[in-house]
Amino acid sequence: MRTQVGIVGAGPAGLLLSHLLALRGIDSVVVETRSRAYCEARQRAGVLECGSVQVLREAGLAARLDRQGLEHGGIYLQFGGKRRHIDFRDLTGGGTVTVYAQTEVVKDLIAARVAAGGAIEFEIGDTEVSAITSDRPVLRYTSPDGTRHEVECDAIVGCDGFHGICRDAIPAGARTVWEAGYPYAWLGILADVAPSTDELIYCHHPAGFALHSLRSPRVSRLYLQVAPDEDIAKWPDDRIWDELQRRFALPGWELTEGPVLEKGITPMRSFVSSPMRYGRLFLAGDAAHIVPPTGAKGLNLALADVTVLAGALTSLLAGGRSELADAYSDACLERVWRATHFSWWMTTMLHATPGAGPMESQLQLSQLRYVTSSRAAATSLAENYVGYRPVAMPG
Ligand code: RFL
Ligand code: PHB
Repeated sequence: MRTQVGIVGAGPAGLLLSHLLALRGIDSVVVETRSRAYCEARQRAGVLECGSVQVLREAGLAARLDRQGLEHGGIYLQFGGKRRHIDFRDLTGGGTVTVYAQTEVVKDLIAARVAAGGAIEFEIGDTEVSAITSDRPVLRYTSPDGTRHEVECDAIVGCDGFHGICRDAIPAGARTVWEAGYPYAWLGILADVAPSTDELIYCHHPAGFALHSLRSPRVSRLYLQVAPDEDIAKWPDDRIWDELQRRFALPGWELTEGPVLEKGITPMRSFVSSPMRYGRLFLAGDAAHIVPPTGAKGLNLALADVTVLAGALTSLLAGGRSELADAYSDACLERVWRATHFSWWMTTMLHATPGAGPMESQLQLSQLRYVTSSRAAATSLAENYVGYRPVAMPG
């Protein structure tokens, strides 16, 4: 078998890349270990930056997003018994984010690839990449019927997430990794109840962080900070709602409870692997970098990487020019590091560090008061949240 671009992983990064390449006349094959149903149901992110929405719209992928996505012009920060609004539109000259679940982005992308006759193989096994420093890298995998395939490519892209195999195909001596863990995790629930808020609430509380997000006008998504090794079996639905009630409590406001449709625990880490390209192997999305979810950046970074990469690969494979491919890693890592800092900053400002003592919480509260009272500080949060675009500085 032969294709121009072999793509490992049918998450948002791999799927959008294959679509953007097809629009530019470049063919690709996407291989994925999980089933289509699993990929479409995996509960993850919920917030799209305006730049991500624009990319999906320009690629003709936003019909449902434009109907069902909920545009939000700000967030609430709750701390010290008060809830303060950060107005993104006012602070950033009209900037917004759109609440539209990653599950829906993935469904839209798979439907578009299937409708266009794009090659996606689900439930494959034993993925291997080789000859990545040659002009003909090879992708091997086994399809569900047991057939072993060998695909000769012009380039291979690892969109296989944090636990994928592509990153490790780059020799250890040729890459640098930065990693930081956090002494907490998120317990997330999907609840069959209308959200009790019009915009997301990020809540600092001595007992730990809580987040009220949503999936639609009828479905809520809520998170609680828990211990990193927390056992989900110890969190029956009543205990989850009691803890959410305690952390979000505010006079005159009510958190409405409803049936829990799904629950799970997510560990948190910051991770960057550089470079994002080695020979003809490129990495994109979570395969190259992970941020804690507090800044809502992971999905947006994945979509941004492949938007840059689609142009670079087109220039390389259809135009015979390597400048953009050579610039890919540095161009993406600049945005990745900004988001890595922002996510770390949001995370450490809002979570209670076990054993940290009262000094830390006073510093957090001071920072939260500053961010909600200084226009300069609020603008910094707002422009990072809606999607930071560097401007050319004089000199
Ligand atoms: P994915 O989505 O992990 O997809 C990788 C795919 O590769 C497959 N795979 C393989 N396929 C073939 N061969 C192999 N050897 C393979 N190994 C793995 C996997 O099965 C999978 O289908 O990576 P991608 O495409 O880079 O997308 C990244 C995003 O999924 C991720 O960054 C976000 O979900 C992070 N995130 C959030 N991001 C945001 O921008 N906004 C948010 O509000 C937000 N909230 C979140 C989040 C992530 C969370 N969790 C669960 C980690 C909230 C949570 C709780
Ligand atoms: C979500 O809706 O899942 C969500 C929203 C904002 C975050 C993280 C997750 O910062």
